[in-house]
Amino acid sequence: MHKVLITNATSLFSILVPSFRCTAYVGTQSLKMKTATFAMGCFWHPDALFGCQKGIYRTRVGYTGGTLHNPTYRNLGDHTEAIDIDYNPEIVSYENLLKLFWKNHDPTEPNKRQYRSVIFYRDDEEKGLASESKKEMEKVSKSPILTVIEPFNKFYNAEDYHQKYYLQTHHTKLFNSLGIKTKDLVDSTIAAKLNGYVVGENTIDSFHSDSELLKLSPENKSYVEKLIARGKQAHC
Ligand code: MHO
Repeated sequence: MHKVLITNATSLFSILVPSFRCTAYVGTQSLKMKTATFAMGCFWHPDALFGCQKGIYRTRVGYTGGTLHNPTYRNLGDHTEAIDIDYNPEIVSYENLLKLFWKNHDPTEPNKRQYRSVIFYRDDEEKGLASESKKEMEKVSKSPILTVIEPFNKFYNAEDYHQKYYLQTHHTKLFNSLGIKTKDLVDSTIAAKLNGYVVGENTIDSFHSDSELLKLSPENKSYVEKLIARGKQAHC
């Protein structure tokens, strides 16, 4: 379950302005969160990439963009692997998320439907920013940009074993020490962050300045520091 309180006023606000999902209370601070959705090939790497950025609270990998009801990894139908990102727009802007999107996959590579490059917009503002960023890419790219910009529809979470894949599959001791159940990985901020840091997706300075990570044991902290020092390690 999301550790989120939703007031009646906020619920109404969410209905009127659908891209603002909820208000989350972290300590005494209330945060307006938004959700962004991208597809950029295999979803394991974007989960790690976005999960450890400042201002991002949760990520989920899943399937979207198609019509099949309840897709699964083995029966994807016409859906595409995608990432859903819950973020605080006062800390990280949609423009910044778009920069990470473009920088971290090859939008010129022809791919089957499972691995399309897509920006799923939730409102006109996102649609406009996405189109502008695509035009900028087209100015500098030698090959055609194959990225499509589509309205967001329904996001189906992928199976638990795909969530925070690097953390739960390759860093089992660290993962087990957190006491987080696999089914709760989609709601865990600390798992989202660690899943990125264990594959070197952010810097040691960012790791040290993140208050969420202060609760790590000294042993876990030094384990992750060594992994960050190795640099980017994510493979799909
Ligand atoms: N090369 C990986 C892709 C996984 S992905 C989540 C595999 O074949 O298992 O699409």
